[in-house]
Amino acid sequence: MTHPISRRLSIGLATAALPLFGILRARGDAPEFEMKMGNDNPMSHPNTVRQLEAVDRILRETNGRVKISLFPNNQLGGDTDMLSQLRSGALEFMTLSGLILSTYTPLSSIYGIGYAWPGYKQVWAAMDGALGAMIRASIDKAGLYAFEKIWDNGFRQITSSTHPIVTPGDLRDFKIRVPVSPLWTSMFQALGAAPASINFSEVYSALQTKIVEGQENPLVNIETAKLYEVQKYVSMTHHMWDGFVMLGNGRNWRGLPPDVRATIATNLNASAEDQRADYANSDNTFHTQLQSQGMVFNDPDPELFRQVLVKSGFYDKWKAKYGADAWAVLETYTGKIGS
Ligand code: X2X
Repeated sequence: MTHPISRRLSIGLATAALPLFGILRARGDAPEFEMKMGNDNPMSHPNTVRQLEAVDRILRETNGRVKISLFPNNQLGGDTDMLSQLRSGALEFMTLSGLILSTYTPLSSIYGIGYAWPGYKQVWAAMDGALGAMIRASIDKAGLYAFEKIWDNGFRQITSSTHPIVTPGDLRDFKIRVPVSPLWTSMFQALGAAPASINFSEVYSALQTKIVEGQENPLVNIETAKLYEVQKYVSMTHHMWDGFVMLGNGRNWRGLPPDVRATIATNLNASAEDQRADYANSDNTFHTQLQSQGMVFNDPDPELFRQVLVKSGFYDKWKAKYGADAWAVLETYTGKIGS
């Protein structure tokens, strides 16, 4: 037990030192704020690389006052586990697909509607514009904090161990892993497949043990998670676009001093821009690389798949769920969807 006098002494010293805090921080001082960040991406993935750079800069720019430790590759659990930790405050930051987050904030999946986007130009105009603002507001309302710049999770392609997906008929009863999200399940059901909701942390083993035949992801995820070891075919369906929302636990975020919040936000938003640049035009490189690793590519006609979604009532159903107003904001950027 500390002697009462020495305890008083140390309290006195701490109080006396307080006004100088931040000015006289010595190298090796314990950080004032220690926080954790989680993601579902391997070490070599642009998310991990850019998030490590961001937390490094944050540590340096705050002179060691703010230390965020990154736990990549589902080290803290799968996405749905990390989301629970984020909500409870056990985890301070994570990147998560808005589609997975939609189990909690329904509007955050709206950008993932199948075949909505002509290309990246429209995606970033929307996500940095009114559509992104609307989604972030719904996340804030639910008690989480969404950083302004969303990170890219690419246009998605279907892989398979059994047969290439050339026409919608090839998806009939196809056992495909989809992330844990009602929109993903609904879309692949509408396409006639048999989707199974599985966290990314379990995808490799689910494919390896043939619990599912296929999965869908952008090429960068197929490469960095080594899915080429357990999949043969890549069908370039470009069926939807996804992004990672950089999320913070709301209570923790609001409790941080404004200068700390500003440094964290500036750096995370800047690294999101760097990560977007990593993705831009990376498909060509990964196409070549995956081919050399034994994968066989084909280019299906997207219109055939889109027509199935139209006929199945997929677009009408989701327009009704999000509401006409939110749908109109989406269509401001994408043009008319679903006819
Ligand atoms: O789970 C996936 O497939 C991934 C990595 O793309 C997402 O985080 C949505």
